[in-house]
Amino acid sequence: RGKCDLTGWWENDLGSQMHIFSVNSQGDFRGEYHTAVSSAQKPIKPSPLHGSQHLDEDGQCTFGFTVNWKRFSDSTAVFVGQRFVDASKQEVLQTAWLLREKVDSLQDDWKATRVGRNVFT
Ligand code: B9F
Repeated sequence: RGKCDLTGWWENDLGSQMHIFSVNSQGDFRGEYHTAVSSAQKPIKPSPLHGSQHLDEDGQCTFGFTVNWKRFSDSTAVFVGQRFVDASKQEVLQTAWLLREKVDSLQDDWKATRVGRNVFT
């Protein structure tokens, strides 16, 4: 397990949790995302994520992952981010995300993408 390895449990500023199962030697990983928030009608369920990270030795690696909300919604989110260690030695992931909602027609495309940021510790 290198300095940057994202394996384990992370929680963000919304209270969402993600569990990254393991990161392979190529930097590829899979996990499960438990969002604390949703505006879907159906109850929230853990959703599969898969991603890719750099494995630099300085501990400040960049990464990206996709979450497919297939168990309760037909939308998709992508996150990009970077790992840091803050002044109190805590690991922090600074991320930005795009959330794509399924819309019924090309005319509705303009409103289909939400954007935001999350901080995971
Ligand atoms: O609420 C989302 C959703 C998609 C279609 C109906 C409901 C699914 C969950 C997204 C969770 C987001 C946040 N959680 C988190 O930790 S992903 C980025 C945020 N970070 C209504 C229509 C489109 C969105 C809401 Fe829907």
